[in-house]
Amino acid sequence: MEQDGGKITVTIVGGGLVGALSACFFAKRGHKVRLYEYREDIRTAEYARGRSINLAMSVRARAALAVVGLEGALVREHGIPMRARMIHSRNGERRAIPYGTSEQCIYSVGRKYLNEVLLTAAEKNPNVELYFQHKMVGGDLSKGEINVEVEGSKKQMMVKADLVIGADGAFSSVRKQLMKQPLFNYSQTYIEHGYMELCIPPKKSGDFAMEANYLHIWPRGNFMMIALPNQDCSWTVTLFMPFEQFKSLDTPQKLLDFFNHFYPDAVPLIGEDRLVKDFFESKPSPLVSVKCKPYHVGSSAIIIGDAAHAMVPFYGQGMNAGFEDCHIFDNLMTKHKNNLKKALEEFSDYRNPDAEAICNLAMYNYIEMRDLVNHPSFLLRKKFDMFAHWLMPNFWIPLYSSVTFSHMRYSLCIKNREWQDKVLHRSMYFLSFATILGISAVAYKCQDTILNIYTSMIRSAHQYF
Ligand code: FAD
Ligand code: EGO
Repeated sequence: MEQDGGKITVTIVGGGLVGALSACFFAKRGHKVRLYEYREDIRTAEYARGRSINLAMSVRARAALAVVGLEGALVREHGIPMRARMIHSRNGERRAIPYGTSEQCIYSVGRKYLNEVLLTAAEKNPNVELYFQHKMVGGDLSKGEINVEVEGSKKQMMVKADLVIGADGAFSSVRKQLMKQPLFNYSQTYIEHGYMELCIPPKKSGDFAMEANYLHIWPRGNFMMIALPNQDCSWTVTLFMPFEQFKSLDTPQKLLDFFNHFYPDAVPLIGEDRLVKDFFESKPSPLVSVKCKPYHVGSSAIIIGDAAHAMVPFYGQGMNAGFEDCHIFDNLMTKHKNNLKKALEEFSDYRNPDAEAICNLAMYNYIEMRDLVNHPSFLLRKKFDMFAHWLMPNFWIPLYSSVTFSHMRYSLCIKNREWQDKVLHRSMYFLSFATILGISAVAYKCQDTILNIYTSMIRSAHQYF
């Protein structure tokens, strides 16, 4: 299959974040890349879809960007560091809990900007061709063939390559072809929550309306809201809520009552008029979680990113995991000297447990944030974890930190957490046992004194009768 000195031809389906990054990786190796994206080129699109939407980027995505030389430009120069979460209570109280050391922060990066820079970087290579408004509609993946339909024409063309990369997102067409394979496992789950994006504009002075270097979170049990900062000093606010609840807020008055009740401090920041306008101009979007296995077909096709493992966004790891896919696949191409069969097989085997782990962690966070945030023990655990991490930075790594600030395999992050839970449970038993023992010992030792105090208390109580 290999042509002219180990160089192969690659078809990438999808020019989103992961597809565009994957094009950079293959271009860097000198392979011939053709990328097909179904939408128009976002860099020249006449009207941008929606407002500026941003994503939380952490070390996994940054490590992948560093390999293709884009980490500096994209993250350190453009991203806005968020060094702590800022928890907003209903009474307007806010509490900041740092993510860790001063270097441990996540970056808020604009999705459109990120996608534009990645596409431009890919296109700089003479061996990369980008085709927009080209939709993959079918094909024979075992032969490396896909069928592409050009927008506006009913004509289809067949494109053949050594390798097809499916980076076409949660509703992947490439994955639909994989499903025809025997022994292909697949499951998808829609959650009952949808999401809607709102906006907090900059202050009149042009400054951020809230403290900038935080991920703002309004946990309210069944509804949650977060805000990430944008370059233009606005905030993108994302409201997560059951579809039923979205439906019940069907008049401006009901909407304002709801917000004034649950998010009183956010109402003046968004502005009542803007809140009503943005809310009723948009529809809540669904959230889906997808697991499947394997990710490849023979030696000629593979799915990566959301196509392979779409997850609910409650860990802020979807893009990070997708970029890590590109990074891992690149390392496997080196390890197996461009032998596609071996690289694809190992990618499926190695990556699947980790992809499913992060899907599970994201879903678990969704459940935990809904059900546990009102328990004081929840924040207590977060604080304890931070404290123990500060005491023993290499020994006690909290789950959120291992996922967000380390390169530990996602499946190991879960193992690490299980081990910590065990230690904590045992020390809880030990502590309560030791406390009871301690109190008893003190009581025994001081029985005379206690008796004295007791009798004098009874005596003085007598004065009142
Ligand atoms: P996509 O970005 O979906 O791109 C797929 C591309 O393929 C699209 O451009 C599409 O037009 C194209 N395409 C689809 N079908 C075809 C076809 N048949 N032919 C040709 N092209 C096709 N992740 C984080 O890391 N941090 C966050 O803070 C974060 N927040 C999120 C918040 C929300 C509300 C959501 C929904 C997700 C969030 N994510 C986050 C996840 C992140 O958005 C995704 O993981 C990431 O966009 C996946 O990239 P992708 O390239 O695999 O898929
Ligand atoms: C209170 C309750 C504080 C995504 C629950 C923290 C996720 C979970 C969606 C945050 C951060 C990046 C995110 C923390 C917790 C992004 C994230 C977290 C959300 C929602 C998100 C944290 C985009 C659970 N990271 N996180 O610890 O700061 O902990 F709130 Cl709804």
